Amino acid sequence: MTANGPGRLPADFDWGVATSAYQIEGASDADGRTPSVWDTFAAEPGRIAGGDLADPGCDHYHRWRDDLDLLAGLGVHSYRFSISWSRVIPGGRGTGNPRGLAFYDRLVDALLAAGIDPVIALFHWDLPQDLQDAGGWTARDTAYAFADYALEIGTALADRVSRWATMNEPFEHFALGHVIGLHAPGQTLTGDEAFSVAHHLLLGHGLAAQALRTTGARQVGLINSYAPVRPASTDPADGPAVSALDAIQNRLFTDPVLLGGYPAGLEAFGMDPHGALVRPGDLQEIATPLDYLGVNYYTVLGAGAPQDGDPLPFRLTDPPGYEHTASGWPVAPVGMRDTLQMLRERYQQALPPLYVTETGAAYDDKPDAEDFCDDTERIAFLSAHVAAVADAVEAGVDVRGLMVWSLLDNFEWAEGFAKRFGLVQVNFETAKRTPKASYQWYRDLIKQQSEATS
Ligand code: GBH
Repeated sequence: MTANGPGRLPADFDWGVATSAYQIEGASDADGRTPSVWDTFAAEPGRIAGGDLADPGCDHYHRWRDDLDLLAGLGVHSYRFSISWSRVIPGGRGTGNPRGLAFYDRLVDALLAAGIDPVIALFHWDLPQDLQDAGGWTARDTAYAFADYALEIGTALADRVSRWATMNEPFEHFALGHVIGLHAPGQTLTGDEAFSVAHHLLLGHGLAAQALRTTGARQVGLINSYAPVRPASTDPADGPAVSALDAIQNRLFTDPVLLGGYPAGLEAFGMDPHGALVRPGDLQEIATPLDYLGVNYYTVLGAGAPQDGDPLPFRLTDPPGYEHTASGWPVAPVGMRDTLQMLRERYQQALPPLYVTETGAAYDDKPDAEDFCDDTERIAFLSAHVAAVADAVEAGVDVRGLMVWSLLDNFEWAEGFAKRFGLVQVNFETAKRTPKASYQWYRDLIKQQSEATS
């Protein structure tokens, strides 16, 4: 038996794949959908590599039956997708749009008919533009609008959907979208304004989790991104930089949810968790008990002491000794195990069961036959990361499943279509789908792992 061979994970381990609405759907103005912040952002010159636009892209809105066949062929137990808020509630507030909702309703029924559990994320970064115009996540009202949206979707689908996530990676949306400005809505906020985005995302999460529960939703969770932080050097001056990056990347969106309080160290970012933004009762809403925590893991980060003029209390560095994916991210499977163990050690009894809700890699796939892509690097990446999850499980961490990012090559945010994460290759001229070697590898792995210990 090889290190990542069959039998290291339990037979009921939940194998899946994940996508998100804006990255695959296209059809940006079909059936009453209104723009999201990503439609606005992507239309601004220079924001997206190559000037790529997400529509039509994979055109999943019209080709979802093909994608369902691909999921069924893969043999996944579950499929995570997200809902486009402005498709189901145009403008983000008020009356639902039956035509938008019908799309997800059909998808859920078809997944169930194929024996695949639907896992829904309500928010994967595509805030309705009308809500952005009213202040976006800097406005407390947005958290309440989000809870109303959760109630609407839960009411429509909770009878058939077993697992929910309120949000995907609020940290990345906060940091990339509101501090660094590389993602929509393209803001570069600091201090209290930046903190208001984090706090209102967290409040929205808590309120939405409660709203979902009132609709009978079964498993309710939150999906966060995590990355172990390695010091840039042996210089002790790097220590505070490591702590600062760890506090914001790994704790800001987890401590309030699991422990009911903000982590230490936010002052270094000019953020004050004891100010008036945090109203009495907010932290209780945010700490609504969860059924699971979703873990997205891609890489480790390096941090060194900031240099003069650096706006943040750390400088991102490339940790030495790793190969890199086409995104330039270090390939560090050991960081997967470290992340899962870190969560168990840090949160102990407060930690709910874990699911790895994303791992994957972009590579410069070179189709060697006319269309078939022999993506051996992606197979090696995934295989090593599955083995690292098995290591964590064997060390006693309660991890229930794993999802690969992503089913399809898709719109990789500011990188456009250039960075491909799919198990299935997509030709963005024709929208033709062709399974890669990694698709066949994952199909075989799911089959073997499910049979080996059953
Ligand atoms: C996820 O975000 C998203 O949920 C998904 O939508 C996206 O398509 C997918 O991953 C792939 O990107 O090594 O210093 O350059 C991932 C967030 C932020 C994780 C950047 C890796 C690398 C920082 N990523 N991070 S660095």
